[in-house]
Amino acid sequence: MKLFWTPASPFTRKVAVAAREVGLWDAIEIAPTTWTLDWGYRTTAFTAGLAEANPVARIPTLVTDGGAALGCSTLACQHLDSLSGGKLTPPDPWPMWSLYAIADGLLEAHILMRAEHLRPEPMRMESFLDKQRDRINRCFDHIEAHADDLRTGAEGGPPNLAEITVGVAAGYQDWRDWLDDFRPGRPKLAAWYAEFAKRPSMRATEPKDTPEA
Ligand SMILES: N[C@@H](CCC(=O)N[C@@H](CS)C(=O)NCC(=O)O)C(=O)O
Repeated sequence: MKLFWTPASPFTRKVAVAAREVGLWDAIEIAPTTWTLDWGYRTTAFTAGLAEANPVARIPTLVTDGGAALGCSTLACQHLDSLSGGKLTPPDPWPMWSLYAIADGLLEAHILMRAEHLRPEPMRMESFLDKQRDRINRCFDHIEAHADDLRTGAEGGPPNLAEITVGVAAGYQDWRDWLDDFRPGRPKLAAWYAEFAKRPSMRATEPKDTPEA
């Protein structure tokens, strides 16, 4: 497998954490990815091979051993789950997917805000940033209300895909200085994340800045 990757992308971190949790990280060739962006976030050049494999030209793009380019973190995680024999999804997966979709939508709000912060400050739209902040707060409130579903380690196996996505979202929120601390008013999530962040898969994938993502 080949993974187009940057160390800043939370969607890519999700895939990297999932791969490490099921022992498949070493089966993946990493393709460090860069873009050339103009001030308005238009992409003017891509890392070789990315746009050819996936014309959407976003990361993560996971190219399977069979040559299929999976240009979406959810599909890439499902592929890893399938290779692991289902270690990342519970037998009744739908409550997990419900929480997953909320944490994933939270990550989308993060990335929309990131794109806005790449513009020169006078060109940023505060109302757009506020809309994303409101969405992020609603999602974290929902996760706090359902924090009893975050059961990482309770059965001794790897975390499920919702837990991985919540952990990555909390980690991104901590990392960017233009995002607020998610902990006030959310003690269960705060306590859960304090433990989750210690996992080797999370420590090995801590985000690092790049100009693009
Ligand atoms: N829904 C997609 C989102 C992927 C995404 O937004 N990737 C960002 C980096 S975190 C990207 O490639 N941005 C570059 C661009 O849009 O040009 C997924 O789950 O993979």
